[in-house]
Amino acid sequence: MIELPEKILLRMYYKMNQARFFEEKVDDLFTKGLVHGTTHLSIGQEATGVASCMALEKGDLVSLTHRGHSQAIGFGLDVNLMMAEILGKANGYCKGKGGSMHIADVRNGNLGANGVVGGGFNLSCGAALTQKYKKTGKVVLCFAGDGATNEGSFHESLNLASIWKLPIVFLIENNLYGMSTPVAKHMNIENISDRSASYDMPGLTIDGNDPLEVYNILLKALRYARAGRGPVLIEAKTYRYSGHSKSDAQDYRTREEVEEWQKRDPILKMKNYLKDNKVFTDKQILTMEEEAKDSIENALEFAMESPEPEITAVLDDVYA
Ligand SMILES: Cc1ncc(C[n+]2csc(CCOP(=O)(O)OP(=O)(O)O)c2C)c(N)n1
Ligand SMILES: [Mg+2]
Repeated sequence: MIELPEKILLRMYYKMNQARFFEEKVDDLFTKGLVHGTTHLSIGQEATGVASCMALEKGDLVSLTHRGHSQAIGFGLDVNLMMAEILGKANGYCKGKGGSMHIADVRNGNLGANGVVGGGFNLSCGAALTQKYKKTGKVVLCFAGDGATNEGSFHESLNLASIWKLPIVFLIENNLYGMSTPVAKHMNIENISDRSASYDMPGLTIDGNDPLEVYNILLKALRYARAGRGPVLIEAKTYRYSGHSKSDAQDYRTREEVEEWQKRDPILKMKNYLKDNKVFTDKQILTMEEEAKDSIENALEFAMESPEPEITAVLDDVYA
């Protein structure tokens, strides 16, 4: 285990809390009818979303999933602009037209969250080919879910990334379900990382609820890809506590199963690590939590006060 500097631990803990509070707030806003369309929460998956991004270097790129809030916050997106986007405001990341599933900031390396399951694989190959061609030394971190690895695009992209030795790390957040279908019913292998063998690339299965493990493994994988050695496939086993989206009766799992995973909560795990190793005092930990919570209250205030898009802008930036 690599010893991490305090600065990184602080950022990691703060952002994981920020992601949790952000999504709890979005959940609340949805209940109040303020979020249009649907939204997919990643509460419980903050380690894979946030700790992975902490291992990135400036200028690296990411491709996010439909369950992308934690990933976006981990990558450093502004929670004010994210909240404005979700509330459909003119100053949101996509001028309020994308919403939760399409938070993009291409200029700064976020290729976007994606409503198309498996849509990020091909985009990531293209972006990684650009990095290789231009010799930028940058890497693409491509997020995807377990279900997405059954899409043709997963296999096409891993094949291309492998033969072209593209600088990509594929990070599969295996939260044990694709909508209501458990992994055991949608594939006949236990570890998705086994699929790397078909494409002659390193493949690893890790504990996706352990932020420090996620960070350390990602650091190594990104170094490998950055050195021009080709792509890496990482499967992080994790769990979402909320339903798939906002219309999910959750008949496919038991309350006990959810509670079992809550005992392995990634934020709680990190908090215990910070306490046990006396990295921060209880007071410092509480301050980080309070500051994270305040940042989300401020984001909500910012979004609520933000202007609605002008009716005349309804057809701007619309391609299809
Ligand atoms: C190409 C495509 N097929 C189907 C859907 C409908 N859909 C949305 S999310 C989802 C499940 C994805 O499961 P997984 O990849 O495991 O991600 P998770 O939702 O668990 O994060 C499906 C089938 C879609 N959005 N796009
Ligand atoms: Mg899944």
